Amino acid sequence: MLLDAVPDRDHDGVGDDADNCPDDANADQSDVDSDGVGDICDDCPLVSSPQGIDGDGDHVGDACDPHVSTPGDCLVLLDRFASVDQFAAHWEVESKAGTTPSIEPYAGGVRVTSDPTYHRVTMIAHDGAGLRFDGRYDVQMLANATLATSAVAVMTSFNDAMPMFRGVFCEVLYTGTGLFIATGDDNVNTSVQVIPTFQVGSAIRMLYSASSTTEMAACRVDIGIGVAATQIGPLPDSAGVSGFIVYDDPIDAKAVALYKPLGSCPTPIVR
Ligand SMILES: [Ca+2]
Ligand SMILES: [Ca+2]
Ligand SMILES: [Ca+2]
Repeated sequence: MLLDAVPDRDHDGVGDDADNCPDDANADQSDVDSDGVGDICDDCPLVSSPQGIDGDGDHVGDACDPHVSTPGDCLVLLDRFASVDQFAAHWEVESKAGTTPSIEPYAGGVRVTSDPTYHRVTMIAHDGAGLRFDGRYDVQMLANATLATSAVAVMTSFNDAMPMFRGVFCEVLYTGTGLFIATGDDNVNTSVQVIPTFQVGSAIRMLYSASSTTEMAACRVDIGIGVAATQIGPLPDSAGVSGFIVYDDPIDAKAVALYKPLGSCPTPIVR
């Protein structure tokens, strides 16, 4: 007799009962925030949060919506570092001439370590067809870091001329006595919060939103002891490119998401 086929309506080889995205083909079942909803159908793929809590109805869940009450945000890039072979096409590395930072992509992440003689590495997202994501995006990053001496930052704008710390940013810096979280613009901190109880080696997750001239920008950091949030006022609009910066201490970036604020939405690149 014939066995009943297990229903699999998206034909990805994972039966509907067990499929974390039953309507979207995702044979890999990747779920980087481990909330039970697969990345490609998760309305907030980097933050473990209930699906469908979306006050402005723009399909970006409140927990990660850069503009919670204004519809129009959309995901343009979700990078899980799935392909080591494609890493060089997906990310541009900038550092000081003559230095050699260590960039070690692996399936599911990239380990970034700055050169011992120069403490800064800039990682700029590309679309895979040779173009940077020009303009201003909201950057969200899931990363593991063992901050002991230095910092990691998420940026929405870089100075193209040199790997300088410029643009609007969220910075997380371990000072030796506490964790320093700052937001600002062009290397000027406009809001600072210090968490004295930071435990060296804690995983950090950074969510950074700064994209509109009319809404507050926010830097949110989950360091395993709760969410620290710091808010800054409206920022001047700025052109630039998006990605992240790593300082002395190595970090493992596990996933990066770029959101396009308040405009037309292209089909997102998911890789
Ligand atoms: Ca599926
Ligand atoms: Ca998920
Ligand atoms: Ca929303």
